[in-house]
Amino acid sequence: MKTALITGITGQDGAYLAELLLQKGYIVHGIKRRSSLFNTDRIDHLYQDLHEEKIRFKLHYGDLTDSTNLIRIVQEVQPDEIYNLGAMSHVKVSFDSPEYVANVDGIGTLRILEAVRILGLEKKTRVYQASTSELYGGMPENKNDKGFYDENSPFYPRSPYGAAKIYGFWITKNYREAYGMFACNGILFNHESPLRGETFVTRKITRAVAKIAQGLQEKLYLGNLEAERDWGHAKDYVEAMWRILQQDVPDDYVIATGVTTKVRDFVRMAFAEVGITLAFKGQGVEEIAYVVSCSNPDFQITAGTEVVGVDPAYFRPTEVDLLIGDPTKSKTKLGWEPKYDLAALVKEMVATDVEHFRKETLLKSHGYKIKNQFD
Ligand code: NDP
Ligand code: GDR
Repeated sequence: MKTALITGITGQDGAYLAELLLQKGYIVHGIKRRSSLFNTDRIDHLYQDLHEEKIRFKLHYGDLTDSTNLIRIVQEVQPDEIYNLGAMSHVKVSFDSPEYVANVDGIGTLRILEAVRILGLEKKTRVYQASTSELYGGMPENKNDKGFYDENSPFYPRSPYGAAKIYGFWITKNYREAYGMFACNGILFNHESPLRGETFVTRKITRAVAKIAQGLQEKLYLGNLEAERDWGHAKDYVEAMWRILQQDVPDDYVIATGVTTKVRDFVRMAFAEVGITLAFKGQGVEEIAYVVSCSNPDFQITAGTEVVGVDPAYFRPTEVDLLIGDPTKSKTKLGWEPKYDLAALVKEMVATDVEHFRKETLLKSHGYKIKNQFD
């Protein structure tokens, strides 16, 4: 029975990965941060009572900024595999907290690798580092001949997040080469799910669609509608993480779908899921989307209603305009293939949020106040 340690287990990917590893028979340990409110919503269904025998799921308090804590946990757990998913993962927020993101996302990766080395576990413990397509920065001249970013494309990060993650990428590669560690980078393109953080653009859109359709929100404000992303499903992507650590030789892999879509088209697809057809007019900060028709009798929304606007507050000081990944290496070497396409992803996300806000509507109709959570 293998033992895994997951940093960032309370996040989107941590939750799906923990579920996958438990299904595969692993003992799963996770690091969670102390917070003033419960922060384990995504993994509560995996909880096992510590008083029972032979539990296979255990959480430890910790933080990627605290090396002594990381060394102690790695010593106690003696993991076969570490998945370093913990990070301040929001690109826009990284412009507000650049030093913090460097500490957690950059030096935090070093702390994990050093913990393994200090404890003499280089030959036992395999390390997966959550690297990102943000490393490429969307520079058009750096795409390969086929028009994609692949494992050989040069990096050009465009945010404090990208700059911190590039350190994480290189220090992982360096520890592999310097100390013979089985340390690998998964260069993952954007992946989403119903568990996606509410302030990333896909989830912000699907939540707003569910609320607008049910009369709980009037309008959705977004930033750059022209940005293009290669969006996959997190469930597929955690499978790739696991496969990366099961190879005979450690290596780095791009995980992507090979299809890119504009934010504007994601908006269009998400509204279409609830039967609302949109039209867009205007340009830049003047752009709006309004309802052309609504075919779903459950939702009372009149033609002509403006439902999407642009707020420059969501623009980034430096933007990554377009990302598209080449998954050839992961398909051939890992045998990895995504099961979801974008249409299936949007369908699942919208359906989950509609159901969630249906419950909120019921509460509202009984006089309960609904929380305001926007970004
Ligand atoms: P989330 O933001 O959903 O989760 C991040 C996790 O990191 C949370 O568990 C969070 O804890 C934890 N964390 C944050 N700060 C610290 C810290 N100082 N010490 C310890 N843990 C911390 O991210 P995702 O699940 O989407 O992504 C997982 C990883 O993959 C991240 O490293 C991200 O940068 C990277 N990545 C993500 C992609 C994506 O599209 N999702 C694409 C490419 C890379 P808490 O719950 O307490 O906030
Ligand atoms: P990204 O994801 O920056 O690619 O990082 P995000 O969903 O935040 O943005 C995607 C694109 O949408 C544009 N956008 C908006 N973004 C947000 N968050 N809010 C808005 O209102 C909005 N309007 C338009 C953005 O400008 C951008 O172009 C994600 C994170 O998961 C990282 O941790 C990960 O490394 C990368 O994906 C790959």
